[in-house]
Amino acid sequence: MPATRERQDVNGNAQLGGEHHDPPPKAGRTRSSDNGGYWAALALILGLLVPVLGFVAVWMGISAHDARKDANKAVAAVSSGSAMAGMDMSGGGDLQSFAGQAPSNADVLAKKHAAMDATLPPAPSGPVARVNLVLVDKTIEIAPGVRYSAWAFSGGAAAALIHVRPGQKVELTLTNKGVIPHSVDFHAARIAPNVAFKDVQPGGSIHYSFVANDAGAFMFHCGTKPVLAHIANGMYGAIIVEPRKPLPPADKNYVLVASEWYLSSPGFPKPAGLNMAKAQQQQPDWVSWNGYAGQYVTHPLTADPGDTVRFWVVDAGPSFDTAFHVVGTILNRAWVNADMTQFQRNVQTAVVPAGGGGVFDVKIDQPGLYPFVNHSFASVDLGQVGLLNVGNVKGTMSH
Ligand SMILES: [Cu+2]
Repeated sequence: MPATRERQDVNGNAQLGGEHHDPPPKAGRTRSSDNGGYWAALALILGLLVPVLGFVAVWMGISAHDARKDANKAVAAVSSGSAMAGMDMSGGGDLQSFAGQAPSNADVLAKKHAAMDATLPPAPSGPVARVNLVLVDKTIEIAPGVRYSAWAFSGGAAAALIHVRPGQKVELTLTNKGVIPHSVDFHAARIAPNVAFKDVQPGGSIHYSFVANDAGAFMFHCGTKPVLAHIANGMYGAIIVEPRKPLPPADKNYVLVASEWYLSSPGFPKPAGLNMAKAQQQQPDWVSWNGYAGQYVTHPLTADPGDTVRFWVVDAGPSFDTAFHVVGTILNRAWVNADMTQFQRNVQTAVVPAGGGGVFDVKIDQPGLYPFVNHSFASVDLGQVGLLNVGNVKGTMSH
């Protein structure tokens, strides 16, 4: 963020600074040939303009400098943990990677860990869907034996899955039991964000409602500044809104939320916190489906041969896109960008952008273990891989 901001400021200044070096307008040059007094007048005007522009340039420079200072201060506050009581946010500019580091008994711990249920829960009946999010500061496990001091909606990261019917009124309540302000931004809502998504102070709560008229797989997340830190700390989830016109039937519906983790320490024996510098540089230590690296490798999702399996995929980021791919098959239907009005057929890989969604059907006849991955393979290396076990076959993937 600050890097972008700086570039904009630099560009702004460069343009402004360049103005008084520009040649006079073409029309002026033409006129000057038959009017000797013109240049004198122009010189006088320019003489007056240069100090004015100079002053503006200096003022802009100071504003840009202040903006940068503010941005850097915000980042420093996050990195040092001074504004984030209870969080270990050490690490500042240290980009040491803890990728793949786990306790020696990681395999045992992975098997013991209860995988998040990826099954799409049923939508409530009736005209209203009530959603209560209670934000708590909580230590969670994000990879085998790797613990993280998260900010968690409803106790998890990702948050508990939300499923609503088309046209239902979503009555949302967020209660902040954390120690700093938080908020919640629902991508499925068309609503004034300055009102609905505003910060909730610790101990407070906010209520708003919207009608789920847009179908798709949507992200929701904390929108409190710096948003990068709030999402990186676990404040995200998925809300699924089915279209009014029913989709082709599916035998299984699974929801997958992609996200990255940026650690201040290995996460064992002490829980890790956020390393903001790594988040800014997009150098995660772990990348996960539903908040825990590799959980569906040890606890595969299941289907029978011939089943239509529907994946509702949301990419929470905060920064990586997901190139969704199922090894050993082709996406029969791909509602790209979760545009539920149309689907593409027979797609090998479909991009789900950070902050976006996608819905994908596969129909696999041959029993086996079919990995679902982010085909941007750095993410697989960091844990964004799971298995679909078709036909209850034994064993695991050798690769
Ligand atoms: Cu937050």
